[in-house]
Amino acid sequence: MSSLDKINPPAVTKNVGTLHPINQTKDYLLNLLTHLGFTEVHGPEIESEDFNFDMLNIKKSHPARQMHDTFYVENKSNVLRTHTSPVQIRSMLESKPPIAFSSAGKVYRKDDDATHLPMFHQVEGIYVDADVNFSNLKDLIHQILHDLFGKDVEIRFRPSYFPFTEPSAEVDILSENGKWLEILGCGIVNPIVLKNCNIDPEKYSGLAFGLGVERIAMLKYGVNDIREFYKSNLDFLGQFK
Ligand code: 2NL
Repeated sequence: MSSLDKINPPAVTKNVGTLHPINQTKDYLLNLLTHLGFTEVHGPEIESEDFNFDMLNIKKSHPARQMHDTFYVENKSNVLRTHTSPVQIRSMLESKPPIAFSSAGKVYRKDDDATHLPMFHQVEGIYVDADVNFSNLKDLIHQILHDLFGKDVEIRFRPSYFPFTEPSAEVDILSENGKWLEILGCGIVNPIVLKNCNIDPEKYSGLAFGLGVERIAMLKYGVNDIREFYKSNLDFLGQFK
């Protein structure tokens, strides 16, 4: 001990806390997309029905639009966004292809159980250019999943349906116990959606994908109940340093 230490003792190290695991996972995904050439765009959490549904080819009769699935606010023509896609719609309206946008943030649905919450986080990407095709989509998804789960991960594309993509696919990875786990949804942007954004579908095509951040975090960290992330339990949260 030097004589200085008596006058000026070493500072006490304080527990300064960490980013929430969901924000860590969200930032990781956004950073990955930035490296792949996507530009991050932002938008409001309270959306018009027009941007949240109509522009995305989600018809008035679609079940997702019903009161028991979507939070309606104010005079009922606004909603809490149910996905981050309206952010990309707004950004496409303000630009011309080629574009590659990523969007991330809170989204809201009337769900509440061990694997669903009324608020969760989504990360989406959209790329529109001349001649974008399903091979480009598969290649991009492989790059993302190889980064997240390693080069040896088994990946499966399964046909699916979204009103805003055609064709659409859900992507599964093979877990250690031999079960296929759904990890994201994706597809070729529906030409109707391009047209809605003043993009000529004869000249341009696009790919898009969306993933649930909580779902990725649950798989990466082996968390079985999504509600663990939102109990503000510092013993739980402190594990994600
Ligand atoms: C899912 C599926 C998806 C998209 C999101 C998208 C956005 C625009 C146009 C077309 Cl502006 N598509 N996004 C496409 C396919 C799937 O998300 O399960 N997310 C949690």
